[in-house]
Amino acid sequence: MNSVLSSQKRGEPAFHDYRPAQARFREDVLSGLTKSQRRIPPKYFYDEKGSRLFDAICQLPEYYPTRTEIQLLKHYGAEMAEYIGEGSVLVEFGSGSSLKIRVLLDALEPAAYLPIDISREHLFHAAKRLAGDYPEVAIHAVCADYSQPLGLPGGFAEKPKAGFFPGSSIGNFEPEEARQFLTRIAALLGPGSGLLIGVDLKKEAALLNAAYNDNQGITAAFNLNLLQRINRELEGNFDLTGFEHHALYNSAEGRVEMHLVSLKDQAVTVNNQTFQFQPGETLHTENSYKYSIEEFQQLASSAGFQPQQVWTDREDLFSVHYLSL
Ligand code: AVJ
Repeated sequence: MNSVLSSQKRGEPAFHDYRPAQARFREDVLSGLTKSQRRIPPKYFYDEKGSRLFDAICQLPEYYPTRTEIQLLKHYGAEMAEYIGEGSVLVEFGSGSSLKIRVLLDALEPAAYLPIDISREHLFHAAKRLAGDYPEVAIHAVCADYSQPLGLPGGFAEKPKAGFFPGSSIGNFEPEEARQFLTRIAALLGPGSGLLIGVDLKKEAALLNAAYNDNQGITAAFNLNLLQRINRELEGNFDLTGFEHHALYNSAEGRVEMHLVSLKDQAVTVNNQTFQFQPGETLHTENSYKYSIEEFQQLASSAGFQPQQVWTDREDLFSVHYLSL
């Protein structure tokens, strides 16, 4: 598992593969399908097709988080870079296509950049492109599930570190899980380090509902792709026309929920196990918690971080926090 697939050269990323075993996917899907409210963790959206669909979501007119966060990074990048400081090791959790980090790299010279992502091929190609464009930055791409305890590849322990966790992916965790995750990240980064984290703000339900129900149906395709992945990788037989995308802001919980709704009474087989779906019954595929600035600062403080600065756009759509340890 702990194999370096390519050694580090200027303009070439090093690659560290700690990708979870396929058995984990199988176990998580089977146990999730057995629950009374069926659920599958959202990290499984990101196979190759899912990662491409997510990139398409980021370009949608309705999906304001990506462009708003990029605007904030562009506008306040120099200030953010001041907080992070030169010569630190930048560790990104869920780096995807590594587009946002480019804005920071234009304002900052880190000692190294460590993108961590679960989507192996997508990460590999993104790291290659980035290494070609930023040959002076040492890039160590780490394929791993950051929601599980993880270590960094060797040689970085002594260096000051800065975490980068954009996109409001923190919202995928339950608040208590988010606190545990941040506590783990604090230990991983170490004293004197900081974390730059993007957090989607609470807002009018109409805007949130539109962001997760785009007109082109890309979010629906992203949601349904999970069933296709299960069919392909876990010997499933989900009928993709028998389920429908459903996303709605649950204001009591402060989260957007995504579900796949069964359109009929149907049996589905996965890994030789059969699951009966009633019409209207849902498979819960994602939570996207939204936080006010104060709520998030409280959460971060309870995990041992000190809120230092927060940047928001004029419409108060999105926030980027700098937290220190
Ligand atoms: C990458 C988890 C932050 O919750 O907004 C986008 C994923 N899901 N549209 C989000 C997503 C549906 C996204 N995160």
